[in-house]
Amino acid sequence: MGAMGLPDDSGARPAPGRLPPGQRVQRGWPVTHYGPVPRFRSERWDFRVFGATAEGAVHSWDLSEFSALPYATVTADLHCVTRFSMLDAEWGGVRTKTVLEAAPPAPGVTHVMVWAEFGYSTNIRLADFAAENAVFATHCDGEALTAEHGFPVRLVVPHLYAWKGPKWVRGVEYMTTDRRGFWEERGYHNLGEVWEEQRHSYQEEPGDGPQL
Ligand SMILES: Nc1nc2c(c(=O)[nH]1)N[C@H]1C(S)=C(S)[C@@H](COP(=O)(O)O)O[C@H]1N2
Ligand SMILES: [Mo]
Repeated sequence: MGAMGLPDDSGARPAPGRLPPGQRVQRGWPVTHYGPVPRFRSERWDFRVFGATAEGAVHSWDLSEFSALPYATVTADLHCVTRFSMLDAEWGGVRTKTVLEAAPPAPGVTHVMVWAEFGYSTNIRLADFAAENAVFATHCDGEALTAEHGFPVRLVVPHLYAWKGPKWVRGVEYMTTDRRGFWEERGYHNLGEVWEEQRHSYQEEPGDGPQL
């Protein structure tokens, strides 16, 4: 883990029950994503909340406005569906709750689609998105995110597999019905709950997601 979590050479193991089923602790912080790392251009960057907002309007922040929203830190783990986990990272940024308060959803909203650069997307149930420890992170362990890890903003929803936490987030779409995101259309589970080991779409039960 290097700077965070378990020391590299201690041989320490997480306590029983600390790791979700099928996961192992990874040394360091690997970089995993599909496609290239986007170049950040401040003059073009915005964070938009759109779709079924309460007022029907699009809410938009530039990076300085977004960074001026209340800052919170959350200690949480990152679990990749390819089975590596990073424990005890301290994420700093804007809680999803704060975004929901600043840009309230209309009453019928049940799901969100979180959008990132290059059209990466993931769908999340509103209740999962609104989790107390879900955060649009700008920092990890006190340092601004690096480009590879999602600068300027990535989403962390600790109880969902990390594909449901886009790096390079650009917006949130409020939805009144569920729709599959990028990986959810390509074989990953619609819900992605880590402790339930919801890895693959073939594990879905009726009602877990829209027809494939
Ligand atoms: N925009 C975007 N975000 C993404 C991905 C991606 O392909 N594109 N991959 C996800 C997956 S599968 C994982 S495991 C984590 C990896 O984050 P890391 O590279 O900071 O470890 O990013 C997630 N966020
Ligand atoms: Mo992943």
